[in-house]
Amino acid sequence: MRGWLSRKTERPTATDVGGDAHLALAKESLRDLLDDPRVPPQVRSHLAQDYAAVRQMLDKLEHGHVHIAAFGRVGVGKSSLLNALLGEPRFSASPLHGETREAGRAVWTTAGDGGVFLIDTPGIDEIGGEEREQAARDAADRADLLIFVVEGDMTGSELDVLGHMAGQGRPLLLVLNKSDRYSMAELEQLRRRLEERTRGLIASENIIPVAADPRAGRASDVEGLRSRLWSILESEGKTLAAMNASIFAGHLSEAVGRRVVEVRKQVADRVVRTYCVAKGVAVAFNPVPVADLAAAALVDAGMVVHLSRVYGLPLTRNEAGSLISVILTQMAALMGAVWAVHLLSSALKLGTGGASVLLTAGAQGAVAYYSTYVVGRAAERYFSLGKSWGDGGPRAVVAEILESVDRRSILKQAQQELGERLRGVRA
Ligand SMILES: Nc1nc2c(ncn2[C@@H]2O[C@H](COP(=O)(O)OP(=O)(O)OP(=O)(O)O)[C@@H](O)[C@H]2O)c(=O)[nH]1
Ligand SMILES: [Mg+2]
Repeated sequence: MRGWLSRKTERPTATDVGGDAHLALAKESLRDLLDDPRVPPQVRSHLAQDYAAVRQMLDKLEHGHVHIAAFGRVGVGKSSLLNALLGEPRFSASPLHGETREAGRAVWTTAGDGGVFLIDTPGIDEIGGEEREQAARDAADRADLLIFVVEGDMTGSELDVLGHMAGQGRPLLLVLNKSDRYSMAELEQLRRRLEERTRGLIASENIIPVAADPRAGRASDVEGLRSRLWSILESEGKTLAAMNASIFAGHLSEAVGRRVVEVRKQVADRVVRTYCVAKGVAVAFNPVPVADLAAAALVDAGMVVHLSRVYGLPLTRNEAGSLISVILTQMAALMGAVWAVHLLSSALKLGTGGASVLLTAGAQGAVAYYSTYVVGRAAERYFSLGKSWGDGGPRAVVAEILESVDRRSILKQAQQELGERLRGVRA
């Protein structure tokens, strides 16, 4: 027998090769996720948990482990069921609802050579148990084979959860526990009812009645489930883990991708703001003639280099300088060559919110702040499009930014922020 459980394979068959190819592919995609050099360190630290999850998954694959998780409503007998499979009380079971509080696992020694794990999860409908429910879902998401446990006809919310699980492409068994509470006739009826409700979601041979911990001193009966699990493991063990890893990697890289975008945006916004203030303060202390503001903006190269790293598309200082000239040229074209003078006069009209001695310096600083802000926003856009200005070119991007930022409120914000710092320094 080509046994994955017994690992007595003499020469690989077509299925085994398929399994290995799957496995290699899954490992590769997880490793790619982990090693992607485009993800900057700040983003990595924000996503530490997701990365830890991928590492665990890769570890599991490398060891050839298969995870089987029991999942279901509180008190249906998930822990009792796994204990019955294990042949010993490894998980705590109790008539009190909500006994299992976090996911736990145990090696199923009678199956295979130590690579099969049974995962117990908390009940999913405990009132106020959102955290436990999340823990259950996380565990189920990482499992290769799911056992959905019920103790009678299914409720609407059980069906919803089952539907969600069934849509994920992993093998799913529906186990009707506590069968000792029903007569043969009732059991047959219940089975038909479950078949009807889950038609299209679960094959009828995967609906299995058991009695994990029957009353009145009777012995547990989980043989039907045990033999079904063994036959799935034997025929598909290797592919199961690989397939699930691929699904997992796919979901995760999407999630990582989305979060990378979010986190980058946050980090980039902070970077721009920090440089705006730094630049504004520097100019306020060392006022330059307004005509030189554009030249002084070359100092913004530091910001652009920093931003380019946040987006994982590093630029040299020279390249950053050219990017800034492109932006400033568009700004001048759109606002008029004397844009800095216009801005300065608007800043002066705003006043400095009380620090009248600092009027001119503060206003110049605010103009510097504003120009750095626009340069930063435009550079962010350029990087977020993967070092491109998009179809409309730099003109369209800069025009949109100039339109979308409220000049007056940025100048005001600049004066406030700079005012605080200048007062702090001079007091
Ligand atoms: N009659 C009967 N009772 C059972 C059976 N299996 C489990 N029980 C009982 O059901 C109760 C709950 O069992 P658990 O295994 O703790 O249930 P659980 O799903 O793990 O519960 P939570 O961890 O709280 O979500 C216990 O009192 C068990 O003895 C069974 O086959 N028949
Ligand atoms: Mg439990």
